[in-house]
Amino acid sequence: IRTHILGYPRIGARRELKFALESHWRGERSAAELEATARDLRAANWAEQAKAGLDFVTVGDFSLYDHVLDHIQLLGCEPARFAFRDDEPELARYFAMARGAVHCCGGHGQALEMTKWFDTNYHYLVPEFTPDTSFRLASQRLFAQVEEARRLGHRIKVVLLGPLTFLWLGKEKAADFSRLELIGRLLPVYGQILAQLSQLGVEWVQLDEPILATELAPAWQAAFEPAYATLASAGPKLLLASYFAPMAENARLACQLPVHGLHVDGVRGAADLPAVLDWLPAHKVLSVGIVNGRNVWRTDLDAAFGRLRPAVERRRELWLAPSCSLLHVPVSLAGETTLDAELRGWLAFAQEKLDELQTLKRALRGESIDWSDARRQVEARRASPRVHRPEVGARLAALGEEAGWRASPHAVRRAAQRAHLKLPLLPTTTIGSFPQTPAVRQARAAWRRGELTEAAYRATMEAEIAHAIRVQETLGLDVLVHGEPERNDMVEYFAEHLTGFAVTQHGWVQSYGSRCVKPPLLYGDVARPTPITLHWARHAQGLTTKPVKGMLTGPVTLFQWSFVRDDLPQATVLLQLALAMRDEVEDLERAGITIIQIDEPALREGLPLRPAARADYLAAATRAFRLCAAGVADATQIHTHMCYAEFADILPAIIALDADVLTIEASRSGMESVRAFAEAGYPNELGPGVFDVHSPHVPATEDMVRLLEYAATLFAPERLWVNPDCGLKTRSWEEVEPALAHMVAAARTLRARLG
Ligand code: THG
Ligand code: ZN
Repeated sequence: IRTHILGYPRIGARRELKFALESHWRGERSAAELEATARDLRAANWAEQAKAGLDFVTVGDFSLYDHVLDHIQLLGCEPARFAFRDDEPELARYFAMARGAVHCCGGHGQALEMTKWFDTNYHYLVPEFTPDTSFRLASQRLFAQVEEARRLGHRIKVVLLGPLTFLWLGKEKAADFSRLELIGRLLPVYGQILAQLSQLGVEWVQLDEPILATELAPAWQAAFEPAYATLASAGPKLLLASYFAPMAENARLACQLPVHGLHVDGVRGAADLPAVLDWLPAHKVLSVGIVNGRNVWRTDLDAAFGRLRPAVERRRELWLAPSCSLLHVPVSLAGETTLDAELRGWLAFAQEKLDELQTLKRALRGESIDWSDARRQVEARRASPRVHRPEVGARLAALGEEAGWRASPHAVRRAAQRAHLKLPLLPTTTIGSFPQTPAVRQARAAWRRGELTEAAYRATMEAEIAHAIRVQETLGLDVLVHGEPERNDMVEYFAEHLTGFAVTQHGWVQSYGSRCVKPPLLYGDVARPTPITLHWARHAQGLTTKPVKGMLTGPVTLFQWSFVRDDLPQATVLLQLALAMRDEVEDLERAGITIIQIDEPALREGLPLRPAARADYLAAATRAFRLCAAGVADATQIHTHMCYAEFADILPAIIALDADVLTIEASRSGMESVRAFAEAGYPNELGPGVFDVHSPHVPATEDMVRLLEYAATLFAPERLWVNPDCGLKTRSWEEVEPALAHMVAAARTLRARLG
């Protein structure tokens, strides 16, 4: 029995990589200094793995920005559009692809597109492929890291993205072409890489092919056998790794490939295990991902031991690992000084998971080891009164079907809302957040540290809200927002105010590049003891006669962006979240807030990778949203907002949310999503974004007029709204004010034309 991991967090326990990157980008730290930080982080990560007694440390999982981007350079397929000069250093090209051109005329063009890594909250950079794409071994970075680990005396296993997953993750930039056609050109380069690793003395290479956990078109399925037959003789032993969902119909294929071992996700892909035990030839290594790499709870070692027993009996070579890379969990519990001891005892972050592997290995080898302490913690969590609040269960049990439905259909509500709100054609609004200025951040931080009194903090935030309201009135927006100066991350903010949630101090997880999120821990039954946003909403509404939207995060997004409990079905937790937030919705309505936005940007990302699981998820998610929203009168208008995803494949579920108004990201696709909504017969009101909030560029009125004109040809103009793609918290007021002024002007121009 051996132990290994698929990958380790690379951001650092104190986000050292984030700060090094950002200071490098500001020009304050040289490339060499950045590389030195990176080297220290790798050394520390390997030292952790070695210290925990793993049989291999994993090399190749580190990345300065994104591991897919590393492969683009390794495989020599930087898109031609960047037109890099021959003498441009690798690192400069790397960041140009990640972040776009710094100079408008450098010919570098726009950054690579970024998208979700499977069903996680990590985002990767999308390779671009054309029929002309060629590959070559173009970077020595990986080999240098192998030597680095060698010099430190480690036994290593190298990880690479598999060739089919690499192609699959990319995007075709030409018509009538399938990127799968490139496999013949790609494989020789993989062969070269493997041969070079072999020369360096690397015995094992893990090839990640998580697309095996998705439903593959027959051509992709068929490509595996010949591809791996080519790589089988390249040198090192290959461990094929799948994770995130069951391989299901791909499991037999995976078991029969000419590789030396197979890693199976023993948590989300546990259903594959019995078949894999039968099908994987006896001489091959089976790596079981028994420790959950997607969640933070301590492993139930007794249960894990029980599940591993049959494998131990039947396999000659069994390896133990986390289910997937530990990239998706925080680094270490060591830095958490404010978590109470009880909760802390229930947790295992990346570092603690390494020890769990080792404990399991020793027990399975027949050593007598005592994990009664771990057992007590698992049992304590199961029985804790902090987890189980009878009143929450009772409230759910008493719910009738009618609680999930608004009193009237949308047409009736629409008439009531029009009479009440008296908004113009093409009403203008924003998504909710306004610039988080350094002053706002400092005030929030000082208040948290106890250096600013509650009264002084409130006064600062109220002044900021007053400023936001004044700006919006001056700009002539129709539906205002308070701007959310009191919030850090939307999910963390609500988690801090709901029971059943805890937040960490340093539980950062990389989201993309240097950007991290700190997912809250949803450990118990959820309730809302006291109003959360009411004070700020009232204050804002008191400053203006225009409607101010109440701003909430929806149950699905609260779930999706937290580490969630594993002892209740998702549908139940979603309903608990829905009821807690429904209380807030109703309080806002009682306080005279007539428009309430319940954001669900993560609705699409929660969609299971496996089609068989999708209907249940969508039913649970839409029921939760509707339950959250349905307590209000017809005249109260419910908005929702979604971004970060393509919605075309879940339009029926979006329609089923029955929000009165839906705002979506649409400007970068030139309003193409509006067409999809129109074709699906989207029955309610729609606010397609007219400008990209991620760019510092101030959008021109004419461009927005054009987008709106086009949208109005696709979708009934009397049901269209005008708004940016997303919140504006990452922008400055100097950018936001002219952008919104132009947006209001565009709406007025079109109103005049259509009216
Ligand atoms: N919140 C949460 N998850 C998310 C997003 C979010 N997932 C998807 C998407 N948004 C990811 N995008 C971002 C964008 C910016 C940042 C993180 C994720 C970001 N983070 C700060 C940083 O790393 O410096 C930390 C912010 C803080 O101090 O709280 O800027 O919005 N949950
Ligand atoms: Zn958004």
